[in-house]
Amino acid sequence: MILHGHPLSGNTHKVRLLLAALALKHEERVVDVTIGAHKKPDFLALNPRGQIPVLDDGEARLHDAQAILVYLARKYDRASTWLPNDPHEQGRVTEWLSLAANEIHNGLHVARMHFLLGVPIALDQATAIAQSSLTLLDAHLADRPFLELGRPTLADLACFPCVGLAPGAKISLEGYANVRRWITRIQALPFYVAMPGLEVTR
Ligand SMILES: N[C@@H](CCC(=O)N[C@@H](CS)C(=O)NCC(=O)O)C(=O)O
Repeated sequence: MILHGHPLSGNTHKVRLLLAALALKHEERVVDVTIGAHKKPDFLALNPRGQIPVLDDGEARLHDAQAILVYLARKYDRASTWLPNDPHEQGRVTEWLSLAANEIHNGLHVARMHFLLGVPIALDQATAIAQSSLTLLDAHLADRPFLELGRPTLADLACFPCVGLAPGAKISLEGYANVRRWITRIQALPFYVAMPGLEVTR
């Protein structure tokens, strides 16, 4: 299995965490987004959208972190711990994959890309979207340890990296105590692997 990504990419980290949780051996290939390697023909042949991550698993090639998470969970998580089979539970987990790909992406992620890579964006708008996602997450996490089902699921893996990387988007997590506790809880999971900006600090 080959994960095409980058050490500083939150979307790559979502996949890296599930690969670690499922103890799936893989090779990581760095696509250097800092020099535009993701827009070069070689990489566009892997993903016409010109985005990381991309996963190659034998005959299967997939892009988009959420799609890759679903694929890996369905294929390799025989106990369906990460993506439950029950239709209602699966729908609830998927709601968070959608938040990750929409509001969290358009707020926290794009703001961080602006500061990291100089990507031009409407910063005020991205910051407002980021704050509203954090407010929603903080309220939801007030009385539960993880986003759904009382245990870590794809919902947490999809949302966690870009939320934990908020300081890189120049957005403080100071006012979001429940979110900060959730980040610590995820980082305490036995399979947790760190990335720059998401090191375990305790
Ligand atoms: N919907 C995609 C978004 C992936 C994404 O935005 N990846 C970033 C790096 S973390 C990227 O490749 N950005 C370059 C671009 O969008 O041009 C996913 O969830 O994987």
